[in-house]
Amino acid sequence: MADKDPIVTHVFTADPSAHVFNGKLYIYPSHDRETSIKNNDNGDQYDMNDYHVFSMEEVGGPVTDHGIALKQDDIPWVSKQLWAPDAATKNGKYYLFFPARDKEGIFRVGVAISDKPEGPFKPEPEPIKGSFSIDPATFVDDDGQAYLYFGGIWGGQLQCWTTGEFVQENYSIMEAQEGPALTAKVAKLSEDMTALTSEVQDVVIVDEKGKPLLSSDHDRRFFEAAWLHKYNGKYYFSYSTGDTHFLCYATSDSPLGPFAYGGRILDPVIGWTTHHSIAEFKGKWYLFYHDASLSKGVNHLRCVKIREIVYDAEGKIKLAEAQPK
Ligand code: FUB
Repeated sequence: MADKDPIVTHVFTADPSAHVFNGKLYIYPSHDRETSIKNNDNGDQYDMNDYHVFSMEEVGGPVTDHGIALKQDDIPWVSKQLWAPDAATKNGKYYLFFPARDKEGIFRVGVAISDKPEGPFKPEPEPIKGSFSIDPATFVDDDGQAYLYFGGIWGGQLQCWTTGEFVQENYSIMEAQEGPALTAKVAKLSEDMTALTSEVQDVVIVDEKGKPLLSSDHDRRFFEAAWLHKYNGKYYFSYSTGDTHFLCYATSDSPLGPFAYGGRILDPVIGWTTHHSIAEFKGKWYLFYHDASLSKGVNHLRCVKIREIVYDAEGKIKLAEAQPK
């Protein structure tokens, strides 16, 4: 793999969630596919209907495609759009968390279970009660408590949930025009990883004065692509700013926040969306992300890439100078 080459080229892949399970690096991406649906702000062109899982022994080494791990036809509550997934392990089982539209067209988060990291995964018959919107990301802390982060505005419908109920009329507002920005949500997960066991709360991101980021702060506020990782005892919440196309992060002493804005990780890539994960593998830290270079810029036909990251003495994230070969 040369610097910034796609790691997979035989299928289109996006939204990579990376985890190390049993000493191997696993990537759980969206599986983009060709469609005749026109580009729009709803994201209808992101019309994915299954998931593949990929693994590798080394960054830069051969990538194994484990084939279809879960497909839409096998999930009773889903109508369409299997968007960005994530995975977790607990008590010897593996869990694939995924967003999709239910039969009413409302995005929910589902979970599917396997004995193996590569699946196949058996979906629960209903979405996770109390879940909504898109882009689930899980984090299992050192004490075993698991958390589910989620949310995305515009096509991800987060703006429809400001009252706690789904309000279709709020869809076209897209996001609050003033005041604190809409932000990601977080809740604790049950021991069996299939239910939320706490209230869904805001992932608050504050500025240098300790004030929540404003909705007008498009370069820094949350849009979608939540991710949580821990480094040196600190919790790093990272995300996409959506219409300004940055990957940014914020840090906290608690997985529930509030998180202090920390900076940018990645500048805009080719294509509208940017979405990532961060994981440590064999002593190095990596950013897993996508762009649309493989399709020469088609927004919904993306490819996963990897770049090494480093932390400076203050724990700030930087892209490493030397990138994986
Ligand atoms: O892949 C579909 C959507 O595009 C994801 O859910 C968003 O994060 C964006 O990458």
